[in-house]
Amino acid sequence: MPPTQTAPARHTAMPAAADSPTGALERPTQAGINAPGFGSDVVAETLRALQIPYIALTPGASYRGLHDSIVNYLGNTMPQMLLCVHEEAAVAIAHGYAKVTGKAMAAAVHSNVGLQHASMAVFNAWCDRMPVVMLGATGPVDAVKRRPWIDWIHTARDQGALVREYTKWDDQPASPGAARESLLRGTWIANTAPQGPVYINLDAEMQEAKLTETLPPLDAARYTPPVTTAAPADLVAKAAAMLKSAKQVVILAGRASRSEAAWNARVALAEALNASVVTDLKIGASFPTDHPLHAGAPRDVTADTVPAIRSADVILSLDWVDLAGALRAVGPSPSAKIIQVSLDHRIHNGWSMDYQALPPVDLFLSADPDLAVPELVKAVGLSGKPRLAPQPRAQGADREPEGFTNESIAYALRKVLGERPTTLTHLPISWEDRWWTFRHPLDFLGSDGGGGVGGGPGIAVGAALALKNSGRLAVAVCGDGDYLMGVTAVWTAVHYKIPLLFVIANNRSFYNDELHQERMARMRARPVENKWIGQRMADPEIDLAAMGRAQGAAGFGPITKPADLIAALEKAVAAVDAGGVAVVDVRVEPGYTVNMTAAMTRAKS
Ligand SMILES: Cc1ncc(C[n+]2csc(CCOP(=O)(O)OP(=O)(O)O)c2C)c(N)n1
Ligand SMILES: [Mg+2]
Repeated sequence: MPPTQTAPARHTAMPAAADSPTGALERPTQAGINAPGFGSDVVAETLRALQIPYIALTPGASYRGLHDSIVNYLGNTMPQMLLCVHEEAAVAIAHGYAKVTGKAMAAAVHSNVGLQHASMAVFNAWCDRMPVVMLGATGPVDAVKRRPWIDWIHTARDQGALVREYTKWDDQPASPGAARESLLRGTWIANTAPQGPVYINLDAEMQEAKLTETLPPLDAARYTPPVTTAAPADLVAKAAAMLKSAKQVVILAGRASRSEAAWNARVALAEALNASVVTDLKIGASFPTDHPLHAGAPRDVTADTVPAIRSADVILSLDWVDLAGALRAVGPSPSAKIIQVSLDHRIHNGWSMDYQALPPVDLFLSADPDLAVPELVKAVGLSGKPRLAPQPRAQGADREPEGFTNESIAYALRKVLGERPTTLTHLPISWEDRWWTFRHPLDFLGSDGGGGVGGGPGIAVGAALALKNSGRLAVAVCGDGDYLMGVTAVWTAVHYKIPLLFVIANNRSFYNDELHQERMARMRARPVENKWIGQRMADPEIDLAAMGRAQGAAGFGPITKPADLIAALEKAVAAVDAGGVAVVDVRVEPGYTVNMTAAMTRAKS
């Protein structure tokens, strides 16, 4: 994958269904034999011209025209429909797909109500800076064409307002020609850094009306030109001079693409500068965590991140998600100089504060870090020293953990998977950096972005779709709350034969909020022992494996003791290797790690 956004290639021929990992499924009869005749045929054709491979959707009458065009005009290929049981899953799947590929696929949601269901997933994708082309519908906008009642409740003025504050752009085109342009523009904007979701709302009447004119042929590439996001050469030279003259550099390796070349460039830069590198579990893997220069993640108890940052005289942030927050928490030397490389300011708006606090910066490179880093390597000069060998895992890290916690899950997964190429598509809230080694940009895809619980399962399914046939095993470790809120994404994975292992860290609780209740009780001198009330999902405990089985997955558990976990995971992995989806319900003890608890209770209030 290239580190920059390239425009989708020009569409040349009707893609063969068999070329796609899911292409043999849901083949329509006698499809693709009609000439384009309706507004929605133009929309469908444009999706194909943009080479959008999939459209995850939950159906609805507002876009019945487009639905028909994808099935009967395009033959359900490029894009192929991925049916979802909930709109939140549809958008989360597109989000997860983008986390692997760096490119937008489409999602379609019905009128105002489908968009309302989808909105949290849109917010997650927005905060995660991941591209999604979301199609919706409304109307007929022309009131005299509406059916009584239903068309009226499902028509809203300015429907895009529901998600405008956390999408990069939205539109409601009034004709097929305008819809075509809207799709070109929207896909281009979504895929251009900083990436994000866009929303295009299609009038039902426009979709269903007969075409009155034939549109000229479309060359999508000319309307989606690559956007240069490289750093200006003079600023690269300035940054290189600051870095070279520093005594100790710290690199905060933040948001990054899944490109191996960009990964290698970060390693080369760190080695050339002998810089300590800090990573972040909020975003996908950005640096090998067994590299001698890796100082750890801020939450990691064994890490040396705080002393590393405090002793640095130059801090290089490569689009760190919360630079000001990190600096405030750690308190670097007041004389330390800060270089920020980021494009994020381009999409900050007045509604969402996900831009975080304003960081002090001595040199700002408004650039894609993946493009700036290779230039910095050139300007600094390669270290000339032999590559540093990976560090062995911290002593004792492979000892079986005590109790039955999320660490037990990490330990058992390591035992079962060994050196097998694995992608952690999702992790639960309480997870320590040192439990898993990342050696490749696809080893870990980061969090849900917006802290919207319930995003995990859908994101994992979309990621697993993109990883199908890659030789990598897709593994999602989800909290029980996260799994329960997004559980219907399992069906989509099973139905479309997307291999995926779900391991549920089932503490039978929205435990994060137990910690908050504990905090309130302590602050107010009230009984801490009541913290579980309104949080625990017990009596009855929910059978999460059965919820997987009910949707066609292989279900394992409840696993109640460490001794049974490895055997269950082995069976689950075998089910995934056979092309299936497996769900392992692991009944871990309620409780968070010491670091996680400390991170959550740090504020003084
Ligand atoms: C949509 C949504 N609802 C509620 C919350 C508040 N919240 C944050 S973490 C959390 C608990 C999640 O439970 P689970 O996934 O089981 O993780 P655990 O805390 O138990 O490890 C909740 C309810 C949220 N972030 N998002
Ligand atoms: Mg839980």
